[in-house]
Amino acid sequence: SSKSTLPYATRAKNHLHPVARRLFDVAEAKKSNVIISADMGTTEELLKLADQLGPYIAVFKTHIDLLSDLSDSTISGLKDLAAKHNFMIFEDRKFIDIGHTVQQQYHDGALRISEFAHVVNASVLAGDGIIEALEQTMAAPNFLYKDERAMLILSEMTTAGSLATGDYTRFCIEIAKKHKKSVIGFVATQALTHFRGSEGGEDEDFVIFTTGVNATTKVDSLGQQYQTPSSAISRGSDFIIVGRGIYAAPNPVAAVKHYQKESWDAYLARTNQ
Ligand code: S5P
Repeated sequence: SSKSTLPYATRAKNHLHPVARRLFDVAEAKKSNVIISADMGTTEELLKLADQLGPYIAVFKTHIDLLSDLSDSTISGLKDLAAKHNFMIFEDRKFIDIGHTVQQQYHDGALRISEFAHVVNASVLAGDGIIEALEQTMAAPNFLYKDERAMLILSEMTTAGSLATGDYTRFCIEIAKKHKKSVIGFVATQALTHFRGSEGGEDEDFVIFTTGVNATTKVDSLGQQYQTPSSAISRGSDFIIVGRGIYAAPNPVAAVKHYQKESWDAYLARTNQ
């Protein structure tokens, strides 16, 4: 989990997990380390945003349960646009229940997350059984998307007063180290190198996805706290996640291009390119 000074291309070559390799390949091919947090309420808005912003993003993040009209065409539309624009999909479901329940929530169920999401995230409040449960589903012999699915551990949160700090975050790192077959990294505000002992062997390369990113705003009215794209990347984030900063801007395409340039430039600086 060290703050990586290696280019995405090198990390793509070396990573043990095919999903992480693909993430880095997409970033390099599109010169983008931006993830749009597409917190839309209807399929039409969601797919329109995916088509408009698709060329400029590496990953499209969904909260699929926000959609009032989720249907087959939502899922197939998303998959088509992911192929058209070469982006990956991250369902921000934040699994947190017992193993048996999360397997059902992940695979099948109303939301059909395993069908469309290359990446999902989980909280380890209940211990590492949740990771083992999801890993079991991802690795099942009859699972259709084997080697195309992975997860991140939600190891910090951006809200004021978050309890996901210190020993909790350290515990997340320990669990990730034990589950490299399915865990490729963290949702965190920074690289997690300040945790002593978090530096792994040469084969260890956790990917950091960072939420709470906004170029112009510091907070919202409900406890959200922001840092800028260049702050996030210079502190070790590999992919910035931006919601309202892009989709609520007067011109979302102009906004995504701005975030893409700022965070790509920060990445080039961090990796001395
Ligand atoms: O700590 C976190 C973790 C997440 S995944 N803080 C967050 O804000 N998120 C998610 O990122 C949140 O659920 C929302 O979808 C997005 C932030 O949206 P924004 O509009 O504030 O950029």
